[in-house]
Amino acid sequence: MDRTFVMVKPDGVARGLTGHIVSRFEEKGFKLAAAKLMQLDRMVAEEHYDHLRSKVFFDELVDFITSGPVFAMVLEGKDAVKNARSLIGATNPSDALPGTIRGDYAIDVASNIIHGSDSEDNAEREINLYFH
Ligand code: DAT
Ligand code: MG
Repeated sequence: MDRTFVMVKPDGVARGLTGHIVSRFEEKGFKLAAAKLMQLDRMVAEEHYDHLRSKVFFDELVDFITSGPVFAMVLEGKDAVKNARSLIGATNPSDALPGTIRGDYAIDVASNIIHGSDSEDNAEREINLYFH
């Protein structure tokens, strides 16, 4: 079965949206295969966002993602990476369509409430980073 890694970011957990977001994936047809509430340390956060190290917002991004608990998940389902990304919506909530998670619950790119792997290779890399 295809699988992907999805994480409710600190803003989504703090706003009490975790259960609601899990339900959105379950309603879509995903199976929750693993999940945990956890606090990221900077090492894991920097490894997760390694591809963005050169960006001006990198330090702000690491500060944000380590600012409080996150809810990490492994989701199973057909074309899991692609289906999860389409339910999550565009990176910038201003571009995310209503009906997507970011389109419905976020307004600012720096706090866009959820992460989802962008490729099958990254899904495996991220699952190994968070669930080992
Ligand atoms: P995505 O999370 O949709 O895969 P990404 O991997 O390009 O997007 O970026 C990771 C996160 O970095 C993104 O969810 C929010 C943050 N980010 C991206 N672009 C940003 C920007 N211009 N300013 C501030 N944060 C940004
Ligand atoms: Mg990404």
